[in-house]
Amino acid sequence: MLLTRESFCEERLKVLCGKEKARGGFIVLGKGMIFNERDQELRDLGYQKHAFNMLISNRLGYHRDVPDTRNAACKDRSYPPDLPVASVVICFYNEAFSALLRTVHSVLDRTPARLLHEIILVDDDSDFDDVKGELDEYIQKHLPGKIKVIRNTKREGLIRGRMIGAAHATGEVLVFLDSHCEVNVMWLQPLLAAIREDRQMVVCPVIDIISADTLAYSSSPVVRGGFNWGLHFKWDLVPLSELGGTDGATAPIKSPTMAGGLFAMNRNYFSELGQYDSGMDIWGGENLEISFRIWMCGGKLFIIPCSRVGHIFRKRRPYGSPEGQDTMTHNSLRLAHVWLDEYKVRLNLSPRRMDDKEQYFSLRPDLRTRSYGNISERVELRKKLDCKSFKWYLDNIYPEMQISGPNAKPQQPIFINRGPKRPKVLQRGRLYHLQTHKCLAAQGRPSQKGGLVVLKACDYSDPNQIWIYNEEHELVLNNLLCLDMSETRSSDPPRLMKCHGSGGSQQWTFGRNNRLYQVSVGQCLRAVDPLSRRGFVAMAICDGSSSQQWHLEG
Ligand code: UD2
Ligand code: MN
Repeated sequence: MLLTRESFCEERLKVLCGKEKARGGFIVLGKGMIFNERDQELRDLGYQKHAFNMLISNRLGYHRDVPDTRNAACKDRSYPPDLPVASVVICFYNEAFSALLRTVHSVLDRTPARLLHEIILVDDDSDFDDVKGELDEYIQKHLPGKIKVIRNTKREGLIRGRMIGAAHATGEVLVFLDSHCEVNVMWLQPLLAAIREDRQMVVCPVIDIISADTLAYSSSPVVRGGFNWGLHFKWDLVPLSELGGTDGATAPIKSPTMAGGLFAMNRNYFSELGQYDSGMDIWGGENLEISFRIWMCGGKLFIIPCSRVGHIFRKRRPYGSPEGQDTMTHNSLRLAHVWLDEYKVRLNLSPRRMDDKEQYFSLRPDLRTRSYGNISERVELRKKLDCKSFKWYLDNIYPEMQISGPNAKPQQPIFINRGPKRPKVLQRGRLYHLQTHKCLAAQGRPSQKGGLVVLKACDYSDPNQIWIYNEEHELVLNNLLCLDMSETRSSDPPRLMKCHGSGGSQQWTFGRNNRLYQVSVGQCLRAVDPLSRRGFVAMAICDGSSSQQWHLEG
């Protein structure tokens, strides 16, 4: 019996696709179900091209509700009627059509028309047909009026791309977004209100997490931006001294740096402050550069907890640079030479003799001789704006940096999701395969990362056949590793990996017909050849057959 779309939809209402509350977010658990080879191709192609689940993104369509993740106190706030108007600038390169349009529609659906001056889409010379031809057609047909599309005739990268977008903008405030975002309720008003109070305020929303595997939207904790001496952005907990204020959870939070993609700033101030360094290419580093420049040259950078915007966080970047250059390093070098003063390079310094003023090049000795282009205009700009020293910045804006030391690791917001608490255990027992009467176990050592799982004779005394099923929908073997699926190749068999706590590839649900469904792959676990002694298992289209029937025995 093949599962039809109808029976799937029926099921949707019950368990699989039902909105399930989990840690302040909603998980759409069954949206990725694979019905045929076309679905599977679309899913796998999506991962290759975009590094997220395009099948689910397409099925979600261009409009959807997202959970209101704001602190309850934000809901009572009101904002002045005379807020400045915004130009939203979205730069994109080979973006998935559905993700781009959901970004645009979420802005249109959740922004009062009087505050939205325009949306400017900058196509950074994409290669994919849909975001080229079909986009214009769609906009002409469905969105006449407020949307401008600008096409770069060559790939510029997101930094010059945003500058091009800003040059076409005419609203009082610029708001930058990535091309795979969904804005939340009342997202814009708190940002505009802060800029209305002080035109030198640059403000960021809290960036909520949209899972790359399931597209589930969930709340992020309020964290702020930092960086390490490798010049990588990282998230930091907000020190108690910076929390609170007169209005507690809703007050703006001073942030030493920004993540980069999502922020709002007075348009003229953006120009006065020197926009971006146009010598920076494609991706990376511009976020720290503008953060240092804001603080050192008289501005302020804050996160506004009552403004929330979801962003698809991917595990890899799906595109390279035109000539394969490492643009992050190129861009970081430029910023180090303009802004880091004595805290940057001193040639020939061995890492062992490192002192805290020479960490950047000490950590990356290969960089001492690398060229980074002409930076004289940016050095001029720093003089013209009469900016303070990097020491001042560290002492006053990021004193924690001196303590955290040179080896602080970069951190993705996705990993702070789990928090210190272990997820609650829902069930514990053997994973029994009904057809073969065997149990699912590690092929080799259960503690070996990347190891396969196979069907073995059930051994009731063996702890290595004991699985925990928890509230995060993870299956954890012998309290050690999680059952995990490769994100790009759904034809690979599941394996045991460290539990990452961010759902997707490690989320499993038990459905009807005793099936065991993998949420990001959209398929069911089955015995490959029930008669074989080797006991291999793999994923397959859910068909209710006996090779796909499992029971978690407590
Ligand atoms: C983060 C930022 C991103 C940027 C980057 C550092 C967030 C949520 N995202 O990386 O905005 O600051 O750090 O540079 O803070 N794009 C182009 N042309 C290109 C490459 C990218 O237009 O050549 C677009 C891309 O389609 C996307 C945006 O630029 O809309 C950011 O790129 P990303 O999403 O790959 O960057 P991300 O989120 O990993
Ligand atoms: Mn992004």
